[in-house]
Amino acid sequence: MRITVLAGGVGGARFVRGLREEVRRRSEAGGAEASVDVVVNTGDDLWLAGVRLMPDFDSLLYALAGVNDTERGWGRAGESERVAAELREWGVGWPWFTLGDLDLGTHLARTSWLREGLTPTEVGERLQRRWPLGVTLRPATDTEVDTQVEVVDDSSGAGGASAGRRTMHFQEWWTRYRAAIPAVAFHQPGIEQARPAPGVAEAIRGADVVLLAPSNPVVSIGTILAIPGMREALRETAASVVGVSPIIGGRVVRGMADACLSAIGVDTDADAVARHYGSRVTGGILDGWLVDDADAAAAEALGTDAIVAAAAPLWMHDLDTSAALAGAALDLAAVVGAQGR
Ligand code: FO1
Repeated sequence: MRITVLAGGVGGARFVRGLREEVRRRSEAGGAEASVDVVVNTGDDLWLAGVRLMPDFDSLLYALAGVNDTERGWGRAGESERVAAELREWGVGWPWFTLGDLDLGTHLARTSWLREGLTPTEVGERLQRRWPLGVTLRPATDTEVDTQVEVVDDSSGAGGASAGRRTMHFQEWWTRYRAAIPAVAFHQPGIEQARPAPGVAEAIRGADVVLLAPSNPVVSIGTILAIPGMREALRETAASVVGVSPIIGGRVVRGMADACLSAIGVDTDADAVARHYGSRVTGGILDGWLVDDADAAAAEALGTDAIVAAAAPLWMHDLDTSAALAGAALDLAAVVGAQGR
């Protein structure tokens, strides 16, 4: 069986760790072998202090390799920050955005290979050679289409109609301002020229199951979907396409996805996110939608939108709960497949 996952960073990493474990357990119990490809959001990527950062890719890489900082949720375990302190002295980079020493090793290696002419996909392959991840990580696109956030800038204090608009890199809005400045739109300049990275559309079209991780529906999954060719691959694949809700009981599981959803006029609600993705029957991307038990009753109404809903515990506390969640998503994909969708 071939499974392809669309994922952002931290939530995506937890989900994929659980999926890898569930696939291993099922195969040990006599089930079919499965391969897992992960299409990783590249909208959070940026150039900083002369190096190329790919935060979501690295979150998945570190978590699957078991070298991630589980407390902080990003970066390497056992990290030190000597270089970051020097960069602050030099006034290079952002003082509110920390590049750890071990993490910087990754960014330097990546940048050096990019300078040699390798593509982000080829760089990703080299990074994955260091640790046997058991899954294949693929940047969604090799084109640099970093997300810019358009905000209403009321720094003049004038407010109202005189308040101007300005844009900033997603990482500034997310990390410096903790998404507290209301966003009005998210842009990826040049995305109309971008294409799925080599192997990405094939991984979607050739899959038996496509899963949407419980990642940010706007700036993670939404950015992947904005790459021309991506929605077509999802619409045309023979795979069952099942999404996992990143919203439980009207609240975001982690991060500040609610600020992103309200910017695009979608309620912070499991059903609303499913309807935002839409059914494949009506030109959207979903066959099935997995919600938390807390949202089971409301999700029944999704049937009228031609989306098959199922409920399971969605909180990923540890490897066992993450594996059980991934198992529930695979089971829903099997149900959807048996219905011939
Ligand atoms: N998140 C923070 O909250 N503060 C940081 O200083 C920070 C540094 C950082 C460096 C490299 C990297 O790959 C990620 C980093 N993150 C940091 C996480 C990142 O900003 C976001 O959480 C993700 O991009 C959103 O998924």
